Amino acid sequence: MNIVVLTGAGISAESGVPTFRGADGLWEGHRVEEVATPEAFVRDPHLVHHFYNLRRAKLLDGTIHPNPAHQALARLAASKEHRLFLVTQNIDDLHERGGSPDVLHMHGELLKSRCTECGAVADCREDLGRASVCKACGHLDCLRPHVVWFGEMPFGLDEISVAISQADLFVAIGTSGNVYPAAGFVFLARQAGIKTLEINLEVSEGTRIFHESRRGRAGDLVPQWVDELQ
Ligand code: BJW
Repeated sequence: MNIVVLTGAGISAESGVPTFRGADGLWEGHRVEEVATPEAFVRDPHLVHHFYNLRRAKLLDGTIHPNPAHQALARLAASKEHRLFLVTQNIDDLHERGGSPDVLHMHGELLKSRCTECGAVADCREDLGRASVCKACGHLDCLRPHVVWFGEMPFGLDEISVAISQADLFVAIGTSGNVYPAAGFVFLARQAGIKTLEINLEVSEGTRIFHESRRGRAGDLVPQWVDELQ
């Protein structure tokens, strides 16, 4: 079976990465929409760098680990019976650390920087700031997190729509269905006539569109679902 899985912040919640829109989804009193825009970065680069520096440092401090949901998807990717196309909205690297070999990060990656002068993308495990220098072109004050903010084009959209059009099953895990175009993938899947499944702790914006919704923690339900497929 060809399976497309879309993951969101909920899959990393049990690993200790906060979601965006949950009860603890505020960051120092800011909503994500206030810091995750190109306009916010121009207006207050220090604030936006600080937001990502804290999240990067947390991801690397040794307390955050992949959970059974990440590991189950890696098991599915290794299965000989199924072909998995894994796309995540998350910028953490927990799918990779959990063993998934191919992950499309449609909203970018926290452990990469991008140069606004020359476009070079580089590994980044330390704080970024206005004093950061691009190693590729030597410019000062030109590095930004390699992430997709509101109003910017997510990565890999053509590849994702081809994968959905060729799939037998679309599964969304731990995403609230608030942010497009990811929230629209279930509509693409329905148009393609394929089965759709949601795994989420709560009712999401898209729940009624899915053929089936399973309610509970990803760390419990994703391994169960992968076991059913084997
Ligand atoms: C658990 C769990 C557990 C918890 N187990 N589950 C009007 C209509 C339609 C679109 C627009 C509109 N106005 C503007 C737009 C476009 C805009 C948009 O969607 N805005 C909305 C606010 C309306 N989108 C964009 O701008 C995008 N670009 C774009 O549209 O380009 C133009 C284009 C045109 C045509 C075609 C295609 C494109 C870009 C969006 C970029 C989003 N960026 C962010 C930040 C990334 C960097 C960072 O991390 O800081 O991405 S915002 C933030 O939200 C982040 C996430 O990836 C994204 C989605 O959040 P997610 O993953 O769903 O998390 P939560 O917190 O919302 O939900 C968690 C879920 O988990 C909950 O449901 C819980 O129940 C569940 N859960 N614990 C299972 N243990």
